[in-house]
Amino acid sequence: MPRTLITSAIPYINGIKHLGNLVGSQLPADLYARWCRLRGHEVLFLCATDEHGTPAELAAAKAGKPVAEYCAEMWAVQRDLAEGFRLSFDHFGRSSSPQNHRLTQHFAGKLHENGLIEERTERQVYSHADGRFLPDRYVEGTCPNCGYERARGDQCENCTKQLDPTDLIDPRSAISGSTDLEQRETKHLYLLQSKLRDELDAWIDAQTDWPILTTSIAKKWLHDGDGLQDRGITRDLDWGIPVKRGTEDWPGMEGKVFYVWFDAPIEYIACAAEWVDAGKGTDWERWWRTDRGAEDVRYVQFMGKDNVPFHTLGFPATIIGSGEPWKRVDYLKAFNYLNYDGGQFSTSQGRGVFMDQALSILPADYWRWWLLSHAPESNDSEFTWEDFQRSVNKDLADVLGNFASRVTKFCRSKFGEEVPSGGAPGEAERALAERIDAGLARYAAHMDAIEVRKAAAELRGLWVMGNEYLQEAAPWAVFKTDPERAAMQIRTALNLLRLHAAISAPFIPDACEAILAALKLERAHMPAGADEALAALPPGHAFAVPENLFRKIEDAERADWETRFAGTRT
Ligand code: B3M
Ligand code: ZN
Repeated sequence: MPRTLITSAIPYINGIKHLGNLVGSQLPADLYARWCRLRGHEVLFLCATDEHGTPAELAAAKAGKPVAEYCAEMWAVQRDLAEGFRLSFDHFGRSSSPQNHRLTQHFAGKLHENGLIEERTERQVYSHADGRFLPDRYVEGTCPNCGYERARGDQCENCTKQLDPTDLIDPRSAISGSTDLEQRETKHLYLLQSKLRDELDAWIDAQTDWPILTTSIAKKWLHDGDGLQDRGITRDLDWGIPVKRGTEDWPGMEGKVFYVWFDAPIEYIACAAEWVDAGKGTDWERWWRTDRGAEDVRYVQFMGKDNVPFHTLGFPATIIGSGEPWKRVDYLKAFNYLNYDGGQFSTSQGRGVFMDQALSILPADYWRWWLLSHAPESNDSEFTWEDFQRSVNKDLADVLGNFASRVTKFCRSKFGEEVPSGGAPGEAERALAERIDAGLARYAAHMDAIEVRKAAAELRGLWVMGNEYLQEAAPWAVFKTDPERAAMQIRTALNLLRLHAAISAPFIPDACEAILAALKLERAHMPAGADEALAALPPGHAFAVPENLFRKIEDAERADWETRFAGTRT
């Protein structure tokens, strides 16, 4: 049985994520996890909250709560929203877990033993107005690379260049806006990534099947300018993982914590340990240590493009540098950005639709379908209410929903609530089976390749085949002269509906569950082909007409939402 380890970039703890965040990592990761399970893989699908760093500290201060308490609360909020969107994590962990503390300190110790850590005294930005050192991302200014005026001191979100705060032109405090900044001396640990450059370079070169979006970003940071820079992995903050080497104190590093981007990817591993400690699994090392069975595992990561440098260079440097046999990523799927109605989604500005708001107006499947079928893969894509309405009404209500309702209602009225027997399939059914086989093969190929939009288009094509078949076969007309044949046609259509429920579940799990419940089935497997699929429900099998699977979005509602979500969230 193939084994697949899947991780989604772990969302920052501060605040509820917007739909752009969701479609850039957690949602497509869920799609793929569900697909792999459907294909019979053994899957471990992990996500967590990313809890350290200044954003968490500031958000807690704003909420008037101790940071640990704030994080515990927000973790529960994010877990509930993930459940609301039916994200099927095997475990939703926390980067602040004891498991991650231990493992992060362990990696630091190994890197130190291997001569890959250096102490450096450096000058860091201190803000008089704020009374504290400013972490990189809390220094804002103009990007020296592209001229973007709101670049952060760790990275420019416009051109993705990794930066140091001192690189910025006209720096200011992002907390207070103050330009009364000073450089002060402080001691930090540096990970000597530059010593691992050749190994990283060779490893990236070997990833010939990775998307260009991924490898080009990695290559750029390996070769542009001075090449791969050594990275500071500690910070002058209170909240975080205390700097230790293994279980020992680190002289001179008292009161400092690891940089959030050092410990966050290590949480991918720690999360598996949390999964076991929570009693949900056994033997996490079987997924993560190549000396304990993980060489058979295929490991796939999902993330937005701004996270790619940390996953192609930073985290692999930690793993390689440890000298231990940890699993490395086999395939990295990165996404562009989803925009919102003529601008950007923005957490800081509260612009767009956030996960809690989305679920308060429509069930998860509506959002999952739109987001996945418009995933920003080759380009950025844009959410508009008009397109959302059109896509929901057409694809979900008119195509799939309508097919389900037509076939079950017609059968009930003419043959009762059981799959009718009727005669043997004819020419039209053979042609349908051929079309299904071809469509299924294309769908499976796109899903295997994690081509999300293409897979959605093929799936929709398979739904359309249902309505087209009914239209052509016209059982309501045939019934008048040849009820046996009409019965066979309806049996075929009911089986096609069952097939839809089986293969659409990665996209719209709730609707598929409702169809299966109506068909009185507990589950439906991925069929080997159309012949098997169209004969799955035997004559006499009882069913019920499903409740209206999808409702249409009215123009008035759309207009209302458009205005409601036009401004910024307060
Ligand atoms: N929390 C950034 C983000 O949510 C960061 C990802 C960490 S993945 C190890 O986009
Ligand atoms: Zn830039």
